[in-house]
Amino acid sequence: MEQELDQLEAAALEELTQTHDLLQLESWRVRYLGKKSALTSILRGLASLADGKRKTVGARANAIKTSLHAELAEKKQSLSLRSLDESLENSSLDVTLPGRPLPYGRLHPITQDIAEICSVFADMGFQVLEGPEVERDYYNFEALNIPQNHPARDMFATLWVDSRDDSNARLLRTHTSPMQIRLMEQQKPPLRFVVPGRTYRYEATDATHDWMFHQVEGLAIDTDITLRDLKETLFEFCKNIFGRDTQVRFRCDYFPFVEPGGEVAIECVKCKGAGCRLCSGTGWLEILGTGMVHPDVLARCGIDPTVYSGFAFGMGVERISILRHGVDDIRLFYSNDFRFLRQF
Ligand code: 2NL
Repeated sequence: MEQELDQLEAAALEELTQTHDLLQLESWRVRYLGKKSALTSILRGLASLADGKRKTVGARANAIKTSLHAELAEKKQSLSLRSLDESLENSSLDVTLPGRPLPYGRLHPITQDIAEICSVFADMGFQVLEGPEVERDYYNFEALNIPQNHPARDMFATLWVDSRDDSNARLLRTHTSPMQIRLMEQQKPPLRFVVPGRTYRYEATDATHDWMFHQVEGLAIDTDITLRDLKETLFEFCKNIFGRDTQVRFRCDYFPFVEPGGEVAIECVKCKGAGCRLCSGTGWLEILGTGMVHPDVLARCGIDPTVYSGFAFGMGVERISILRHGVDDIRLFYSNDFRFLRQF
């Protein structure tokens, strides 16, 4: 029986040298180490052998089993490595080639400009806050000195959610001022914040108007705030956004919620003041509306106008983006045309 075992081992080792792939190796394993193999039946038959024989045959058979398992594992590893080498050599896949680049995503140009505008004010100590887009008549109009039937309502063509005759009616905010009213009601001066966000107007669209656009409005309230603070803050803002050499101008204007009211303009970005189509021949481009907050507006929010004063301002973000980047139609911002958006 020992002889049989010797032959078995020799045959197994000889045959293993003839095994060239994993499939052949598996059939080799079944033949020499499987349940029906000669080795397994010898090991199973050990119990029926005489004492002395059982010991020697058992030891030999188990040694062969262990060594064949070790040979199997070694062969398996060398065959796997070889098959990987071969498939790498034979296939046309070059794993050292750089991957295909994915296009970078980016922020929408308006989002980028809002962030930049807000950061200029944040650097001057303003907080940045957002508010709801669906508002009440009171916060959008009444609180800002624009009662029912006031002619100034014509300045803000409104998209109504409820009937406009209801003094509690909801609407899509026509400016972000309502959030500033809420903040003045809730907080005590000194106050300094800007409110960016979407605003809505019931208007036909053309190259310079859209029914949805973005505003950044700002407010600063404290004791001793004067028109001079307003001018200095807003001139500094314009120079940050349009370049330090830009000429800036302040003139009077009317808004019901400020007194006095004004507008800030910069020299035309196209003709540098000479006069062209963009600036309607004036050499100036209006950038924002502003003014000293009307005492009645302060009082309605619980802020004593004999103690406190403040300035406010509002700007259309799309208009600023159009001028900064030389865009000729506001509707391009919301047409989802990648040829346009990719440029920013
Ligand atoms: C414009 C004009 C302006 C304000 C906005 C404001 C807000 C409060 C009180 C007083 Cl809560 N004023 N905001 C003031 C003047 C002008 O915006 O044409 N924006 C595009």
